[in-house]
Amino acid sequence: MRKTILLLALWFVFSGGVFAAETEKKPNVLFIILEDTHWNVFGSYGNPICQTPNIDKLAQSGVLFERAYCQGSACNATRASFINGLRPATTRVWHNGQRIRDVLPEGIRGMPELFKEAGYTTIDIGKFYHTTDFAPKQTAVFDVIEHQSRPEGWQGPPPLLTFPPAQPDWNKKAKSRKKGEPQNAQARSHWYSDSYGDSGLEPEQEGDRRAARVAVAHLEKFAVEKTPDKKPFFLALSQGKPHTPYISPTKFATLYDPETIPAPPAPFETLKDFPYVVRATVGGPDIFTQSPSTPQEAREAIAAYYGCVTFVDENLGLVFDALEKTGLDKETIVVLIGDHGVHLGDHNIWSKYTLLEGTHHAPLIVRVPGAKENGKRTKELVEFVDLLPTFVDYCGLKDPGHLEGISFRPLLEKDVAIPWKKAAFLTDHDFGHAVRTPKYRYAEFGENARWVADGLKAALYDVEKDPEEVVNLINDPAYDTVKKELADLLHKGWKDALPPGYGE
Ligand SMILES: [Ca+2]
Repeated sequence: MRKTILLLALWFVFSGGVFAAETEKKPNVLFIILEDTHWNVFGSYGNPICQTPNIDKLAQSGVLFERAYCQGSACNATRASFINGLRPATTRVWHNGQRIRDVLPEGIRGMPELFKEAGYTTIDIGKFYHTTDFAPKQTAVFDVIEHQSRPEGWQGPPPLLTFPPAQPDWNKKAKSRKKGEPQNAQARSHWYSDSYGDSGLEPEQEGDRRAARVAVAHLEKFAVEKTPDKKPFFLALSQGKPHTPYISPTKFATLYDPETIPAPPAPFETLKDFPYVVRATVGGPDIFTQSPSTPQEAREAIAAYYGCVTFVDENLGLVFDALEKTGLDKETIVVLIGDHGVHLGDHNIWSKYTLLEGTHHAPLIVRVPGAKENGKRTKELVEFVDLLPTFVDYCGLKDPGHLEGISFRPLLEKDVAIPWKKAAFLTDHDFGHAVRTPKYRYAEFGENARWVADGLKAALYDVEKDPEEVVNLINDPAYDTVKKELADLLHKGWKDALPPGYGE
C-alpha cells in the first residue's frame, strides 16, 4: 500500500500534476473556434492596436503557439480536417461547396464521436461543421446543439436560454460597395459579405454574444450538478466573427480610428505572374468583391475587422469569467483557434484561398490546467490536424487509428527543447500545395490553379527574413538546393516531417 502511494506520488510529481488519460478524472474541454482570424490580430500575438484583453489573459495562463497552421484554406476544408484529425487529401473535402456526407470516407470518427464514446457530454454552440446539412450524421452525435440548425430527427433538449428576435436598426449604416443593388440595398447590405461598419444591433442582440451567454449558462449548470455519475463535457463554442461582413455593434464598429491603421503590408506588385493576380485585381470572394480596396477603404475595413475581434474578445471574457467563478477552469482544457487565417489587404488580397501565409497561419492558444509550459509561447510548428490527437492523449479518447497528426502534449509539458515537426503541410483547392518550415514557405501551384496561365508554377519565400512574402526566390539560383530540399519534403509528405520516434 505504502509502495503504491509512493509510486502515485512520484507519478504526480513527474507528470507535473497534469491530467493523465487513464488514471485521473477526465478533464473537461472548452474548444473555442473563431472564424477567419488573422494570425497576429490579438495583442498577445503582437498586434499593437487591436484590443483583446480576455484572449491575452488566456494566452498568459496557457501556451501560445506562434506557428500554428490549418490544413485547408476555407471553413469547410479546415473544419473537416481538424475535427477528424485528417488532411484534406483524406477527408476529400477541399472547398466550401462539398457536402461532407458525400465525400468523407465511411468509418471516420472525429471529435463528437470520440468524445461521446469516451463518456463525455458533447455540446455544440454555434457553427461546428461548415453547415449542419453538410454533415447531419456527425452533427447529430452532439447531446446538445444550440445556435446551430439541428439535424432532422435529432432528439436533444430544447435551448437552455431563449432570446427575443433581433431587428437591426437600419439607420445605422454599414458601408457597402456592392454595385447594382436593388432599392432596399441599404438595409440588405447589412447582411452582405461585402460591407463593413455598424451592424445596427446592440451587443446583446448579436448571435455571437448570445452564443457566449448560452455557453455561460451551460457552464453554470454543469458546475451545480451533483449526480454521482456526472460526465465531463466537451463544449465546442463558435463565434461567427470576425468573418465578413466586418460589422459589429456601434461601440466596437467605432472603436478604432481608420486614420491610425497602417496600410496593409506587401504591395500588389510582388504578386507578378501569380495565380492570385486575377482575384487581387478584379475583387475578392468575400469583401471588395467588385474591385480592389482604395487605401482609405483598406484602413476602414481593417478598423472594422478589429472591432469585430474586440467584440468577440468581450464575448469570450464572459465565458472565461464563468469558468473562473465556477472553479471549472481548474479541470477544463481550453483551446482557442481561428478556423483558418485571413488576408487583410496584403498583396491586395482580402479573404483566404491562397498558399501565402495569410491563409493558413492562424492563432492557437491552449491552456491545460497544471501544464508546465503555461505562461510561455512556442515557435514549434503545429498543425490543426494535431488537435484531435492531442485530445485523444489528454482525455483518454480511443485512437480511431486513422489520425494524420500527432499529439502536441510534449510541447505543453516539456522541460527541455525537444526535436519537433520539420514542416506544416498546407493545401488550397484552387491553387495547389505548400510546405512551411520554420524558415521557408515553398508552394507548388497545381492543375486546379485556374489562373496560372503562363505564370509561375511554384513560389519560395524566406519567411524568416521576409515575413511579408514580398520577394519570391523561386528563380534565384542561389536557392536551388533549398528549392530541391523543400520540393522533396512537399512530395514525400507529412510523415517524413514528423519528429524522431513518431510515425515509425
Ligand atoms: Ca472560416
